[in-house]
Amino acid sequence: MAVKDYLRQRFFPHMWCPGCGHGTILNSLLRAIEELELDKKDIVMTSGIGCSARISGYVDFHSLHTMHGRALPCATGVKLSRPHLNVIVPMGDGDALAIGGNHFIHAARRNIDITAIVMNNRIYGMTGGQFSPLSGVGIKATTAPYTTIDNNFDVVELATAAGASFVARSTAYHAKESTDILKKAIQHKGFSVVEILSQCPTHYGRKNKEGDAASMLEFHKTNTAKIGSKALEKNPSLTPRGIFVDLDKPEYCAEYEKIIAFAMKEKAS
Ligand SMILES: Cc1ncc(C[n+]2csc(CCOP(=O)(O)OP(=O)(O)O)c2C)c(N)n1
Repeated sequence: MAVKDYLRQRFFPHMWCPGCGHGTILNSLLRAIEELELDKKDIVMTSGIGCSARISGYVDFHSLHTMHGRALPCATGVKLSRPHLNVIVPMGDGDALAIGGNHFIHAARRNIDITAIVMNNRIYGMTGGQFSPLSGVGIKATTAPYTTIDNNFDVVELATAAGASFVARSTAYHAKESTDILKKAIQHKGFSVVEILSQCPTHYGRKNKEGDAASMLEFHKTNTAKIGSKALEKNPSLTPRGIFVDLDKPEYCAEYEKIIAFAMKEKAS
């Protein structure tokens, strides 16, 4: 159980509500890191603010708990100064795509070697249940008592269009699948986006009458299907899961090294 060694047990008990999907995602991530046999000294976790972002406090890696929406710029700075480190950025849907939306598309465009995990519970959990750009239409939230009218982003489509070279989706129900995907995302050289659907029974579930955590997990199970599966073919309205993009594209830090070498050569001549 090397995963225990990856936790800062002095920060426990954690702040997540009973039934929250975020703990399961942390579990999947730690198992991925354990299976890859990564040394914790070679991992940096950078996060913003939110229930999801709180993860950086619980892991015994190098960690930066920064500002809401600004995890990716901070991670970019870390990665550029220490390209050999594995930089992992867990974000909530608000953190990644509301206040941090601009940073998200530009990190994807640069294809910098960072693993971005969007822990999508379709709501602002930490601040009490405001709707987010991933809530979608017809959702009840503290800021939409009569339901939302805003369309949502599709994280997979957005990340793909912006240039991310690895894009995948799983759910907190599919914990083993999440581990397998996260392993590939961490190993991938380039900007990796893994959306993991999470459940927030306290705010989203209660307001939208989705039942307890078990029913919300059941929803992840029955309303998603693997890409290429018969289930998805039969019912295209299910949310697809799996790896959508896995491309070999020039990586930002490697390209930057080339520019430095070129500049030095020019200066010397
Ligand atoms: C600049 C700034 N704006 C707003 C906040 C308040 N705030 C903290 S967390 C949060 C949203 C959290 O939602 P999300 O990112 O979806 O993560 P979750 O808590 O659901 O995991 C907000 C609005 C803040 N801390 N800083």
